[in-house]
Parts: sequence; structure tokens; C-alpha cells
Amino acid sequence: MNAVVGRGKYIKAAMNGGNIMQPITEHKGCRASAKTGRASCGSQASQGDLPIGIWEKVKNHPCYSEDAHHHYARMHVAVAPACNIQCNYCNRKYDCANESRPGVVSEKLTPEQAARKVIAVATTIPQMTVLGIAGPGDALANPAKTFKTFELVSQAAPDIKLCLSTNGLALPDYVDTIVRAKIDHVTITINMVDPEIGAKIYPWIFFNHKRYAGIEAARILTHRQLQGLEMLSERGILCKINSVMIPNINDDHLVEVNKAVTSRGAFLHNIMPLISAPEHGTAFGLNGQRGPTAQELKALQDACEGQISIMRHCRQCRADAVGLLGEDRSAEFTNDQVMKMDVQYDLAVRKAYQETVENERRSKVAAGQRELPEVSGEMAAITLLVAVATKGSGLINEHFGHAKEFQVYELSTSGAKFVGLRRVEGYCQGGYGEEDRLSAIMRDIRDCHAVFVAKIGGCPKSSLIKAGIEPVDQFAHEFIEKSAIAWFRSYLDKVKRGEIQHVQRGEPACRLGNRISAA
Ligand code: CLF
Ligand code: SF4
Repeated sequence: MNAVVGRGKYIKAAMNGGNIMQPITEHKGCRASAKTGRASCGSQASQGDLPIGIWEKVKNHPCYSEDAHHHYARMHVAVAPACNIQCNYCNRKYDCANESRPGVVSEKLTPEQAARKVIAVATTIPQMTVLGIAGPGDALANPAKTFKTFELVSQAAPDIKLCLSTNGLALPDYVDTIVRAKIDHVTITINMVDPEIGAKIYPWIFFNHKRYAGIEAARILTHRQLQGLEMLSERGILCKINSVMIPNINDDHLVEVNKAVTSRGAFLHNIMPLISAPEHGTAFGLNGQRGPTAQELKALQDACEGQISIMRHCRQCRADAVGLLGEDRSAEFTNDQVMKMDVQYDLAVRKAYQETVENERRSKVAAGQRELPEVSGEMAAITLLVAVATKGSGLINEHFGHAKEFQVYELSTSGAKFVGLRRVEGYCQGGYGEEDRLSAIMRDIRDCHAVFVAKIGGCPKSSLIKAGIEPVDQFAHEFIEKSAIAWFRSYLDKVKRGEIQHVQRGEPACRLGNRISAA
């Protein structure tokens, strides 16, 4: 199928709830902007060139909109324990509060318990806008519990968006049910479209009452995944594709996967690093399969960006995660605690709170736009990366030593663009700094020219300067984009005046990066 025509058709369906077809020329919101070459949807702070129907679906979904993730929260309810396939990167753990990765939960819930928990969270965290069912197994391998939960929540809290995550094996059988349940967003994890590669990722699947293994299993799985994606796209459901990047197994191949899902109407592609450690007990963890470096991941994400947006802010959440992406408030909402809470769903209070959030977003966008004309048109060839320590709300509001992650922005004369996350172990150990951790952080952000922080101690500051990374604390508690653009403007001024020489940082990130830059 022609990718562009096919995709236009699918998006028209999304705009109209799948019922009425609109002219094909209407859709241009999900491709790269002709002016900047950057894909626009799934990332921006304003409607931009997105059709209104799509914008309404993504504007406060923290996974489908990068900007929304600074302001809006999601929650997962762990009602789906069983799975119908085995992935070599999966080991589901129950009663585990210590690990933060997919498949891990503290407690499994019934649909009734889950619905009560959703109302409790929605009352306590009014910016929680999305309920996702993402395991700990597969949502569609547990269809009765999954759809009962969605039904109860949509009756009690109709403003909450419903989101479902699946491996796709059972998906073609549930498309009608998904449409009837008014689920707007579906994530399908697709790691391959080549069964030979699939056989290295999936030891077996269970399909039509039979277990399949090897290439035959992978062939059935890829067929069902792509079929399900096409069916959902035609019915107007926004589909995000999650892919796990597994070095030397599917890393190069994910470019093919990106093309295959784009041509079938996917809205967003989330390429995530393999999480692999022996203590997780997964097949990959036990056989020493490594995950990609941050730089390898970025090179692959860059290579795939174009027709559809690439999600770069995924936190690879637990199946019972609660809160903003990157924070985990699930411990506040155990079943025992929820049963004791006075849960009163108040739509008006939620709406008022969200209007405050929208005002904050608008101020942030306006502040960034005011800085932009000062840099546009000058020295367009210079682009660089900066790392930011933030706790959310789009602000530089975290101390260097407390940061568990740095958000990375690419600065150019077009502005500041979020391009990824670098997860780190906090440097500060309560009164003293851990030298090994500082070295690891500097390795992780070695391709950045500067690191923006709310505060930083003298010791890490001088180590960063020695490594050629400028610590910037003059914008503490200010908006990220506005501050980054202002800093970039002064950087360009210094280059123009000959006070500093611009040096491209970083290194060829991976085999893929090398090949692409050579092409
Ligand atoms: Fe949850 Fe997933 Fe819906 Fe988001 S998570 S079901 S789309 S509401 Fe989001 Fe978490 Fe990444 Fe998933 S950050 S793991 S992409
Ligand atoms: Fe685990 Fe999900 Fe794979 Fe099932 S589909 S084995 S729950 S990662």
C-alpha cells in the first residue's frame, strides 16, 4: 500500500470516529514539517497543523504528546496477569515495589477494585487524564477483566481517556470491542516484521488453543500485529507502536518496522531500549544480551523520524504506575489505602484544575516563542545538545545531585526540541557525592554542551567544566525551552565574536549511525 495515501485515509477515520470520510488533502499533521523537517504530532505544545479531532485526542495524553507529559499524569491498573506469548526480555514480577519496568506490579486487582482506584487517583491527582491497561501480562489475553474495567471507569469517570497496550496477537479479534468500549488509544508492541528475527525474540506463542515456536510462531505474530494495526487505523483508533531495541538482533531492522507500521496508519513510534540485567531473570538478562547505549538509541530514533513522530520520552512504566511519567506514586494507592479513602469524583474540580495547567502550558509556549526570533536565521548550521535536570512542569527545577534522569534538548535556530532522556543514578548520597556515579553521568551526557540545573555543588561543577560540559544554574526554576534558547543565543553570540569556537560533540553512536552518516 502507498504509505502516504494509506496513512491519510487512516487519519481521516480517526478524525471522524471511523464513520465519515473527509477529503484526503485534509491530513498533513503527522508528517515531518516541510519547513523544519521535524515531525510535528505527538510532541508539540499547541494544536499546530494537527486536525482538531486528533489534537483533542492527544493534547492531554502524556505518552502521545511530549509536551503534555510535563503536565498530565497517567495511571495503569494491573488487571491483566496472563499472557499469550513469551518475550525473551520479559519476566513478570508480582508484589515487587522495587523495580520500575514493564511487567512489575505490587498487587493484582479485580475490575471493581481497579475502578475504585481510578476514581481515588482522579480525585487526588486531577491532572491524571489517562487510564492505561498495560499488563502485567497482555490486556487482550485477559479480555473479560480488561473490558469490564474500562466499562466501569467510563461510566464513573467519562472524562478519562482509555488506553490499551497489547502484543497484538489477539488484536484482530477485539477491534469491534475496542471501538465499542470507546478506547481512543492502542499501543501495539512490534519488534520485528521478519519472522527469522522474531524467532530470536519470541520462543513461543499460544494461538487458537495451540502452542507454536520458532519462525512459525513469529510469522503468525507479525501477521496478526500488522493486521490488527490496519484494522484499528481504519476504525479511527490512534495507534502507537512500541518497539524494543535489542542490539545485534533487531536494531537495524527497526527501520523496516518503522516503514511497515507507518504504511499501516500508526500515529507514533516509541523505540525503547532493552532493559536487561541478570537479576531480572529474563532470558536476555541471563544470556548477557546488552541493551543499547543512549547514543545508539538516539541514532536509531533519528533514523526513523520522518513520516510519523518518534516518541522519545517513554519511561518504560510498571504495570501499576501512577503519576506523571517519571514519577511513581503507586505506593500511595495500594488497595488497602484506596478502600479507606473518601472518593468523590468531581468533574468540575478536575476541569478547573486542568484549566490552570493549560494556562501554565500557554505561558511556557509564549515565553519560548518570545526568545525564538532572536536566534532564528543566525548560524543555522549549528545544532547542539543540552541536558536538563527537571522534576516536571517544563521547569528547570531539579538539583544536579538529585536528578534521576536528564532530559536532552537539541538546540538550533529553529528552537529547542526534546530528543530524549538519559536515566542516571543520583549523584548525591545525602551529604557526599558518589564519584563513580558522577563519572557515569558524565559518560551519559558526554554528547551535550551544557547541563541546566536548579543547583549544583562545587565539586561536580568543576568536573563537568573539565569535561567540557558547561553547568548552567542561572535559569533555576524557569521554563526549559525559553532558558535553553536564551542560553543558545548567548552561545551563538560568543561564537560570532570569536570568543569560543563551536565544536560538534559526541561520537558516531553505533553501526547504524555510522551507516546513516556515510549514506
Ligand atoms: Fe500507559 Fe502506554 Fe497508554 Fe501511556 S504508558 S498504556 S500509552 S497510558 Fe507511556 Fe509508560 Fe512508555 Fe507506555 S511512558 S511505558 S508509552
Ligand atoms: Fe511479557 Fe508483555 Fe511479552 Fe507478554 S507480551 S511476555 S507480558 S513483555
